[in-house]
Amino acid sequence: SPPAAAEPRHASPAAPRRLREKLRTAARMAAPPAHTAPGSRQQVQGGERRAQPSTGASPARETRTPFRFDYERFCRRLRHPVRGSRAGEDPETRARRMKIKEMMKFAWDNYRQYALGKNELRPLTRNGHIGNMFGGLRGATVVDALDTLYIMELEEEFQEAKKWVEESFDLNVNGEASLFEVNIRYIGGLLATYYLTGEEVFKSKALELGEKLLPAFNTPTGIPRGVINLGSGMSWSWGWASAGSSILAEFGTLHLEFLHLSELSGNPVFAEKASTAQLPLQRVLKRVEKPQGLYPNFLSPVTGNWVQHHVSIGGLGDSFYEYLIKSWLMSDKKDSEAKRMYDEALEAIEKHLVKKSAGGLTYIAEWRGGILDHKMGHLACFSGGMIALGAEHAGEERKQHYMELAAEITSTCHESYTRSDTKLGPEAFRFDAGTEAMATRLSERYYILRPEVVESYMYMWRLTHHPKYRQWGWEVVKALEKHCRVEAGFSGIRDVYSTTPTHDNMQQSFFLAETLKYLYLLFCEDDVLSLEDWVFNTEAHPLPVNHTNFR
Ligand code: DMJ
Repeated sequence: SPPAAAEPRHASPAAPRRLREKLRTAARMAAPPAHTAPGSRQQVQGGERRAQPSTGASPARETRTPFRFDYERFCRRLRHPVRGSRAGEDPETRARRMKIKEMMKFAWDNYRQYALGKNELRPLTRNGHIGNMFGGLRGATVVDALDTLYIMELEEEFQEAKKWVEESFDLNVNGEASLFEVNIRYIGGLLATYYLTGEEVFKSKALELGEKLLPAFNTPTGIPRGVINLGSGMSWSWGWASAGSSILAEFGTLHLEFLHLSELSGNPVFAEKASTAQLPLQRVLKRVEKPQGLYPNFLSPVTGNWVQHHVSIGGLGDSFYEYLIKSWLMSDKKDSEAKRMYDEALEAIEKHLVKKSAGGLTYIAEWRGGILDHKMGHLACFSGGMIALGAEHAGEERKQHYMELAAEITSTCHESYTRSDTKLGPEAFRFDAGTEAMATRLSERYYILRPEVVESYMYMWRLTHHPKYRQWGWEVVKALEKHCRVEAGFSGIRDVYSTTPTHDNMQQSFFLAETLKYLYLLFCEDDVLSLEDWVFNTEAHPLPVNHTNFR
């Protein structure tokens, strides 16, 4: 696809009330922002202290202090210590948690030894993999692992990772990156580690990288394209995305991180570009007709119309829904527009996509122009946790209903694991031709260390405390040890139905960011990264709930 050349049309005269309030606050605290994005306003919009045209020496202007996020004050507002208080746990739970910590250390040590500075470890050949998702950025595993190392109190390993970020993490690269992947892994990982530790290096790297992503939003609708050259700022749609479209799960999975970039920099440009509840996403998604209330996965960033009617709560759609409910939670339940969109979307999903198999398993099908595909991807298994999280905050009568739905979906995903020989789940499983919760195609039998099933176990545990979720998580730990642990790290496997599966020679960075973190949290007390204080981005990087507008 050709590079996007259009000018942004959304340079925002009419920010909604909540944003205006935030900008006013930012303006009171800031002047001018320490980080100013290319092409953005040179100072905080709507503030009381606008910069005057230069008329010579202006004492007021000279004495202003640059915006500085008050980390100490932020910490005082947290309701729980980030690593918890460790009260009241039994020895078995502790031993299991320690085992998962050992797995993390093993995964990290091997990455550090054989692949430090590359994006992922190849554990069989003992070398690094770079790939082409991150536009020349390196160290995806370092940045993805940082907050997990910190939470697990792997102090020495955390210091190794931090040192690499300080000394070797180069942002002056010139390659084509996935906007979504750079955002969820790098920006998410850096922001989370800053909030957990207060170490300035993580904040400044996040802001610097965030600015490099802004040109992707320069489209006629403001909906970003999927690929951006981090050097030139040119952006493209994915070659495989129909008719130059942008992907729902990609453009809908930016605003949690971008809101925090604005919080930390005092520069509203990030929030304006990416917030669901504000411009321009909300405008486009509100206007466009949604078939049966569903959101298709492909949207034109030029016209704002759907390009294809494929709906999925798994790949291509998934984290769009996740970020609606989390947007509301992260705003301390103030972003009611995001909540409304989530509630309506979930209602449509339940009405049109949720089905029960002959054997009584609840699953979420995919939808292709009105025709159901009775398939559920591993990616879609995050939805048990998401629905439970949303249920907590639904009205009393809906709460029980959604908790049951969440439990049923999580149980179906557990079935996809127990029905395999390795006790790990396939990339996709189906409910047709007498098959239930198993892959029917050779190409769908692999497992690449994905987190979504244990992610749902973690939420279900926290929200119900039913012991089966810890039991199910422990089964996964044992299966990972048996089938994925190799001499120099953890590897994905090519066939979950083979008792002697071959390895794919790849230790994905999300294994350290998500799979091991969610497993660890499953065996922690609830006050470790408490859901009262944190929402997890879609790569499991914790971002703080805005309890007080950070004032
Ligand atoms: C992760 O990068 C994120 O969870 C993303 O939202 C979906 N896919 C992978 C893990 O499977």
